Amino acid sequence: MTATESPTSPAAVSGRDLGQSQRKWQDYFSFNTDHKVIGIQYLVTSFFFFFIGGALANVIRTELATPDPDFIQPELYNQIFTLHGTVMIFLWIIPAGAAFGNYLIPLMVGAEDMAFPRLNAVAFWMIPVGGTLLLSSFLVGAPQAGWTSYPPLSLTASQTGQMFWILSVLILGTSSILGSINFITTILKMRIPEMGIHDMPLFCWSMLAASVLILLATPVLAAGLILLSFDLLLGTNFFNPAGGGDPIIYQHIFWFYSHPAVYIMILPFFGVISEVLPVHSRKPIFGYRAIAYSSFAISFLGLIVWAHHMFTSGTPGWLRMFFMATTMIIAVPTGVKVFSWCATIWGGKIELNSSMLFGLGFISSFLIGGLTGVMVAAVPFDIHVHDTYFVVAHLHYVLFGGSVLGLFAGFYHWFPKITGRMFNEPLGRLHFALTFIGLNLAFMPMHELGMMGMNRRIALYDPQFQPLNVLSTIGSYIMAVSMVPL
Ligand code: HEM
Ligand SMILES: [Cu+2]
Repeated sequence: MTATESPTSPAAVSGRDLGQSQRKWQDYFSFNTDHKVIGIQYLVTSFFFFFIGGALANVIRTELATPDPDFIQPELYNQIFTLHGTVMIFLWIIPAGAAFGNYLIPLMVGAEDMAFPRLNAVAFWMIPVGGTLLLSSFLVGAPQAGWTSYPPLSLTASQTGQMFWILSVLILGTSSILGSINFITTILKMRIPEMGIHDMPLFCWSMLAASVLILLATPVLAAGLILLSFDLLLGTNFFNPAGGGDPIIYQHIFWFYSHPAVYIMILPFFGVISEVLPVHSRKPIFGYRAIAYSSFAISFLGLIVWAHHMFTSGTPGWLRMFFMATTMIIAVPTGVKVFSWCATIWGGKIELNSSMLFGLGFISSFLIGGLTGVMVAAVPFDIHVHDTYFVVAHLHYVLFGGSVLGLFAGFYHWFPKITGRMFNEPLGRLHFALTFIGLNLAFMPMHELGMMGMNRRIALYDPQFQPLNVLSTIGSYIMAVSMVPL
């Protein structure tokens, strides 16, 4: 760090921006505490992992183009879908949300920087550390138990790799806890005095709601993973049924974090969409308070629905009814947002630029993911499609059709402001067209495959499933090609 970039330099103290041109490339590889540098560090790092996660996805899809495990062996297949899921969640979507938060929140609330700039830099640097550790598990035999790492499988398959997985998720989880403390403090305490909580941009509301969830839920996952590592390393039997432990407890702990995690992954992009749509339809946002408060309704409800992932785990009937009802109620605050977004663009002067196209793509595909979510919330339906490709279709419509499209809407929206350069609009639109076609081609057939009974997490399948799998694989190749115009 040189004198000009130090946090106590005149430019930093006065809150004036150094400007992109005055920053050197070395700043991005150093322990820099400037929130804009950190925002870009997060964004570039998460894109790096997106390309890795996407490459792994294409290996999965190539294997599934034929019914036999001829491209890769089943063991490697297990490792690849485990790392694909883990990379996409912990190294792409969650850090990408933090990227927007870091860059935008201080600017939006009028703060010089984040509340704790050094902590912010620590939180960022844990991402490359955790990511490297996770990927290096390939050298020792990568974990095979899926991104959920359920025992007893996680205690028996690829134990060293599983330990790498646990450590890396602990590091990434700690990073996100540290980040959330910074977001909450900055939003609540660093706003310019004139800005009341109801004057904040909606992106700040959604980051606040997501950060509260991170703070409440992530430590619980950490506790569960530490117990799992005791079972692995020390021979304890918290979750090991062979020694009298209870693997169902692990599922409760895991989903107590990981259901809220889906909101941790989508709320920031709800915020992005609420910023992007009004600008490109030249109308003020419809229902500011409804959108703001519904984020908190989603956060609260998100904490009491976790066992909808455990309808087939022997959960008693009355408890399943509770989790079914609470899950379905989440459709209400979510619907409030979708209706408000539609009302915002209704009758507006819509510009179909790259950002807006991704925004409209977000609304339509997130809607599909939300509706299939209500379907799998229904116990009788879920029992039928649990662990099938229907669930894989559902989760990708939410995570890809929702979070990722929302992310790109924000990416194109703020790219000129962040870099000081304009991107090539036609290429941006081509990126959207390829993504949107590829996305639907890859994931729509998976609904049908799931209903037909094709299991997830398998490298070989019944030949009757092949035609739809070929379509899906072509879709995933189209998405790979969409990276070229990007
Ligand atoms: C190029 C786009 C993508 C393709 C083609 C793709 C494909 C797949 C496929 C086929 C599976 C199922 C593997 C199996 O069960 O055997 C899968 C699992 C999964 N994917 Fe993706 N995916 C993509 C992008 C994403 C993104 C962007 C995310 C998250 C942000 C994501 C998160 C997950 C998760 C969490 C799983 C579950 C892993 C597990 O079962 O442990 N994927 N993906
Ligand atoms: Cu859930």
